[in-house]
Amino acid sequence: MISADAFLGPLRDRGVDFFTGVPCSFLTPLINRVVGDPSLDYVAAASEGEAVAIASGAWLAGRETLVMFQNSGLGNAVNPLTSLNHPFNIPTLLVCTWRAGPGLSDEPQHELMGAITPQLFDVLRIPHRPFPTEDAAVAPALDQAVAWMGERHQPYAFIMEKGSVEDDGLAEISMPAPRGGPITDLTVGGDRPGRMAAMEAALGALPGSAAIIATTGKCGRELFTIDDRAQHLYQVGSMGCAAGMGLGVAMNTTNPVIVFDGDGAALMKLGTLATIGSRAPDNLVHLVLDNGTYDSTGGQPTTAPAVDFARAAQACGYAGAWRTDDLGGFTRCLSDALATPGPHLIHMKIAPGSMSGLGRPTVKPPEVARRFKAFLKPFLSSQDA
Ligand SMILES: Cc1ncc(C[n+]2csc(CCOP(=O)(O)OP(=O)(O)O)c2C)c(N)n1
Repeated sequence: MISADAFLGPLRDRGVDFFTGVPCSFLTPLINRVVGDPSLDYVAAASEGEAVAIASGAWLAGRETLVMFQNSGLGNAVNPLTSLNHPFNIPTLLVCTWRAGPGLSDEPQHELMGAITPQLFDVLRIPHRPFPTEDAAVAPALDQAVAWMGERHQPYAFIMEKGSVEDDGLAEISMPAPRGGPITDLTVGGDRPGRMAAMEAALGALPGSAAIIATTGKCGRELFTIDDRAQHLYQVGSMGCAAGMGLGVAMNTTNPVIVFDGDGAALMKLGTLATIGSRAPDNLVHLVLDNGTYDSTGGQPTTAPAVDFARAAQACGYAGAWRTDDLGGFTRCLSDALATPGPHLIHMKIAPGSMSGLGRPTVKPPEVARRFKAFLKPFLSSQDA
């Protein structure tokens, strides 16, 4: 058994000071220590996959990251680990607890995952080793992990057994009360523009300093087709993770960070609204381009027609939210959102459909990530990051 500080000190010496995750009782001493240290960032994520997305955004904005979760949550993280970190070459440390680990009789819901946890990391091609339980083992373990991430630009996992870290009491944790701002309705009710027209209008209204993260599917493909720039990040996979990544970026930068989300993708990780509301980065603008369908996969209906995204954002603590359905209203919302402290959400109703023969980004994901990271450099909140 080691103290939390015996792990966190050497971790910080290696530059890792951005933490996110979802708790497990095995992680309690570590999370509480991180939460109680104002010099460290801990983002309480709504799901493990969201945590991976937030950490990826933070990495793009110059931070070195650690994501903690229970092995039950490894399943929730598989999608972004395979379709975000892997294709984009985005590293992070993972600490995954091992419920139903060796010699541990545990609850029925942990049995199967406990039996396959290391193998699941093998299948994911994520190298792993036991979480160090002796002081002298911490530095070599971290050196090995950091060396792997430096060479391969991929995640590295520590698997933590029960009782690895001493419990030294609960830290004082205070969550800000949601401050949900006003909703402005600019709905007109006429013919709606398509996604591409909405994105073109947005690009015309955004300053050159804006970083843009586009959700998976035709959204990113259309953005690439309209214009391919260093400040665009096309999420080719990790559906639902654009807003989480946007949060990770916005927390660490001063420029406007714009998320082009889809209704289906936003619904897939609706909990991210709460995480964004609680962290409240004032430079984040979340655009939900709502065509009421999974347009990219053939136009199947989503449940969005029953959802009021502006009210959801307000309830989660966004500083402002708008509803609109025409280009004039959309650009007005956007300039209001950019002129006042966020986070803001704009629920833009659009028509389904896309141009025929739509291409795909020809710039490969690792390059997209690295030029995006370079673009952010002048805007980092901490200039030494
Ligand atoms: C986790 C996951 N599930 C399903 C898919 C398949 N998929 C790709 S794009 C897409 C539709 C996204 O819908 P929406 O966010 O509403 O955007 P739209 O296509 O309408 O612009 C789906 C279901 C995926 N890539 N990842």
